[in-house]
Amino acid sequence: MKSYFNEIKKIQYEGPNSTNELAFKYYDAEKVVDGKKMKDHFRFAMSYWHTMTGQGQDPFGSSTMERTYNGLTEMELSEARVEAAFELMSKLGIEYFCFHDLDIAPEGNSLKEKYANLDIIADLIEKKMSETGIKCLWGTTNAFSHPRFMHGAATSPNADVFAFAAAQVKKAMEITKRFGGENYVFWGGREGYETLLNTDMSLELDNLARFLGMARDYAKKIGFTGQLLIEPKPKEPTKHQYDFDAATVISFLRKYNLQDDFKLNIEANHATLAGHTFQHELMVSRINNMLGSIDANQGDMLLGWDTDQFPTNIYDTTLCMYEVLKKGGLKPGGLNFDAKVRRGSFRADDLFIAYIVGMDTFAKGLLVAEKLLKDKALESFIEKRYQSYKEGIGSRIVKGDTDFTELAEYAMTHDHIINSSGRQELLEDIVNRYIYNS
Ligand code: XLS
Ligand code: NI
Ligand code: NI
Repeated sequence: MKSYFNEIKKIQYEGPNSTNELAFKYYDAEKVVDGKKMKDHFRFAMSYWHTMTGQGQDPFGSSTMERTYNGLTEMELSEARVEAAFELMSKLGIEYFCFHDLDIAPEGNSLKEKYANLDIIADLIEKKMSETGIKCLWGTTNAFSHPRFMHGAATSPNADVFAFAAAQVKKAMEITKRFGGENYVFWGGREGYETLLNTDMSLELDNLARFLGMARDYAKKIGFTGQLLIEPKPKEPTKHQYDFDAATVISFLRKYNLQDDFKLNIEANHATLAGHTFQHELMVSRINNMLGSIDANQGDMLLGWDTDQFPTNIYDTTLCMYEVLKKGGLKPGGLNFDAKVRRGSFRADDLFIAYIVGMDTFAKGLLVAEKLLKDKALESFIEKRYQSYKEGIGSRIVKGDTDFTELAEYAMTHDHIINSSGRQELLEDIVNRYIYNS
């Protein structure tokens, strides 16, 4: 069989002291942490679009990536990419992939042709899945790249576009079901606006809800039992995306009574674009029982767009895994590397190194988070901090056992308030200490 990454062997775990750039230093797939194998904590996935389809283009320049499958015709290229994708995942020990319909097969000249192309490639993917045991974490639809989606898909003012997007989701969901996909993602794409001067926001939001409701109904109809997910993002490509952040999406879902059918796919770079930390978005989702899955990457704090870099920041991965452990695991979600190598990192081994550093950074984060939680290093402080709600007037507030009249009487005799220190620097020191020592 043809190899697309000839020089690269299966990546092994060599431990923290290894200097081999093509080895894991912390990610030890079979190692048991908190009663579960590392690989089952993460359920790492390869993003098909960044890894296979993206070629280093940016608004100022064309492809840069050196790949052995460059230069083929459209359909040949799609086929070669399937082979290459499964070789890459097998060599990295990544057990899941995520895909858009458009990543795997060419658009064609009509919807009919698009469907036919998808069927050919889906057959091939299915074959590779059964050969390798690699699974599908989620599928999704690209309803944003083609010019027809210039004004949005489900929120387009043009009903024909709404219908086309529906046809696309229908097919992509059928394929995801065929693959045994464990989730299906809706990222807004161009569901937002460029100017309110031409926008009926109320109708657009109602239509988005109608679209999602129909998608849910179709999933039921075909027996697709995967979790449906919405991926919040505040901006890019539109000035304002309706799925702005976790809180916005949760309130949208509740308004349209869709909250029991969808959960959230939280992406690190989208969180920071919304002016939040990754941990904030994860926590908002978790406490609302809406955390479904994660798009792992990181942004550049000096750049205002989705740079989709591989995650290398241990502090962020620690706090991410802290939330994941508090939730009790991600399943059926997982950790999809929605990340790409920089345009200048054009060699094939750069791609492997990027995944290795991402997986290692998460592995280290898991070890730190597990220890923090086991020792209640932060939890016991937080517990004490809210002690006043466990007794006396505080416990009556929590139980709903009091009112403003009684509270005012109470305050009258307790108006010399004594506060405790928030100890932020101490807690930051504790987190650092756990990072040094885990
Ligand atoms: C774009 C999104 C996209 C989704 C899938 O910013 O992150 O890649 O994850 O459509
Ligand atoms: Ni994403
Ligand atoms: Ni993104």
